[in-house]
Amino acid sequence: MSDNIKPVVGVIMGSSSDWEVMQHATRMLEEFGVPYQAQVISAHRMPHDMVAYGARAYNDGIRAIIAGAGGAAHLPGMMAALTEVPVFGVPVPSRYLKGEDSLLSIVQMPKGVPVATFAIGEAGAANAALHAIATLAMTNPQLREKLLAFREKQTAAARAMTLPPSA
Ligand code: RP5
Repeated sequence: MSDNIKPVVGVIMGSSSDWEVMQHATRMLEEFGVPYQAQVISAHRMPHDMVAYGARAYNDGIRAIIAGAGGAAHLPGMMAALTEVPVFGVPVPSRYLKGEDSLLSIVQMPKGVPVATFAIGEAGAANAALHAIATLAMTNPQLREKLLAFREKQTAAARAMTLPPSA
C-alpha cells in the first residue's frame, strides 16, 4: 500500500514465515482499496515493539488489527490487551500440530479481552480482512457498496456452478 495514504488496518504477524498465509488478508484489503500496513511483530522475540505498537495504534489512525501467529500464538491476545482497537486473530498453521495449537491459543481468551478468531490458514486470513472491511463499511457507504458487490459476485458464481454427470 502506498506510503502517503494513512493505514486504517494494521496487519501484524509473528514471523515472515506467516506471510504466505497472511498475504491473503492483505490481498483482500487491496481488492477493496482499504489502506493497511503489514509488518512482523513477534510477541516473544520483539515484546517491547509489540507494546509500543499497541500503545500507539489508535492514535496512529488504526481502526482494526489483523494479527496472525502460529504455535503458542500470543500475539493477537497480547495486542488485544494493549489496545482498544478491535483485534481479528488468524491462526497460522504450525508444523507439528497443523495450527490447532494456534487456533486454541487465540480463541480461548479469558473473559474481558476478546479476540475475534477466524479459521486456521488462508480462509481465516481472508475472512479476517473481510470482517475488518465489514466493520469499517458500517460508517463508510462507499466501502459498503463494494462489499455488497463482492457478495453479489460470489452469489452469482455459486449460482452458475454446475456438477458433472453422475457416473
Ligand atoms: C510464531 O512462531 C510465528 O507466528 C510463526 O507462526 C511461528 C514460527 O516462526 P518462525 O520460527 O518460522 O520464525 O511466533
